[in-house]
Amino acid sequence: RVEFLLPHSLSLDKAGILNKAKVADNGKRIRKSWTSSWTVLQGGILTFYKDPKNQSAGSLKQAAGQFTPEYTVELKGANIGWATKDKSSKKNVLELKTRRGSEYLIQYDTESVIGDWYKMITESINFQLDT
Ligand code: I3S
Repeated sequence: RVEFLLPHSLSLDKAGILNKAKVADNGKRIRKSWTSSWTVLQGGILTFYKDPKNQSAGSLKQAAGQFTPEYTVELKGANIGWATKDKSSKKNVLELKTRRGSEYLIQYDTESVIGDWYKMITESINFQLDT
């Protein structure tokens, strides 16, 4: 299998659409605002891309916005778990806390989808611990 020949940093672990809200930055609470994002897990980094719908009008700008990261999350030393009910009224919400004190809520209605993300992010966090 090809992935064993590639350095881990070059392998794409997972990508897809998720709903996310950043709730803390550098240990400081910030106002929760849910948006959906094209999300990529790769080489110990979770990247949430800007929602092209939130870009100003113009197809070129929107096309460019599709590839502009909104948040880049370093998973080394991070923690992930299911969020408690007081964190959100939505179902299937994960809470991701970074070593630097940023916090994100990550959500998707389909349980199998969010469950796969949970598994992959956990594996990536664990892998980063060994490197
Ligand atoms: O934890 P909160 O404050 O109840 O979160 C809700 C708010 O972020 C709300 O935005 P406004 O403060 O602009 O009304 C969102 O629309 C809600 O989705 C948030 O609650 P949920 O339970 O959906 O995470």
